[in-house]
Amino acid sequence: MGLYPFDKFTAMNPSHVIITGASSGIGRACAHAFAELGSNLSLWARRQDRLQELAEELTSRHGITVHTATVDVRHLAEVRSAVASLPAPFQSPDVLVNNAGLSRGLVPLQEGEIQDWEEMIDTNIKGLLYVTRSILPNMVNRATGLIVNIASIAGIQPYRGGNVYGATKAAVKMLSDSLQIDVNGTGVRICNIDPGLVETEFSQVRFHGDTDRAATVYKGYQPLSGRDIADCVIFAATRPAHVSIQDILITPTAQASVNLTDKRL
Ligand code: NDP
Ligand code: 8X3
Repeated sequence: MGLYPFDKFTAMNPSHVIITGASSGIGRACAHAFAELGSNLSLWARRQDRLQELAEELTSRHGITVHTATVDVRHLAEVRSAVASLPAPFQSPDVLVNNAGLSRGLVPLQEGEIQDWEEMIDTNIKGLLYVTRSILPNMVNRATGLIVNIASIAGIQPYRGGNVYGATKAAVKMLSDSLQIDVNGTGVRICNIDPGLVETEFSQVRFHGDTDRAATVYKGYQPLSGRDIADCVIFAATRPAHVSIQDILITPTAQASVNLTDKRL
């Protein structure tokens, strides 16, 4: 018998999972990956039409229960109301994937748009905190649960124009490290993931809808896919209860660091 009530040295099989930012990219890929495991899902984002379409696809393909919530994580009242409306088993999920996030702009700080900064800070830091504060006490009470925070290589290594985005992701990493200490002894696990270049809608959002510019970010090498990140999340989520995957840094093979990617254009 291990220290924690669910510790059986066997793989965990998450039955209820919340994913924020599930309407696109990494979050959507996580939804597919957990659905393949048979996990029931609560999918959060602002674009309800996309969540609905995804929910119908996953339900019919995998026979799981999929709940959706239209939530802007920047607004505490929306987060609280989403949590209050969750079906009971999702109130204390086996896994929470804090994935909702974005970057806006790629200019030196002296030219930065205040509105872009506020959107990144409100979403990537405050939104993640609002969701975590609303769900974590239930995990602590149940003495089990895993929170996966999607940070970024940009939070570890700076690049020109990445300033405020990088700062928000450095904050996520520090929150993950702090949470390791705060939840120690409760049975709850924290996993921080720092992806490098992943081809999603991320750059379209960063460049305010300029799809041509966004496409150039992923040209000349093979970027990561959302699925590559989802595989890391699944690995962390399926370890036995006594195993904590604290940190993962994952890049395309072509990417040595945030400032060096081998592009054969
Ligand atoms: P996408 O733009 O494809 O997906 C972002 C997701 O976040 C969408 O589902 C979007 O949903 C959601 N989202 C954004 N703002 C909010 C909000 N205010 N409230 C609720 N949901 C929101 O990008 P990625 O999949 O790449 O990004 C996912 C995470 O991965 C982000 O945190 C990003 O910083 C991080 N990351 C991405 C990397 C990359 O290279 N792509 C590398 C490292 C980290 P909707 O618009 O419907 O609300
Ligand atoms: C996304 C990776 O390097 O484009 O967080 O900022 S990067």
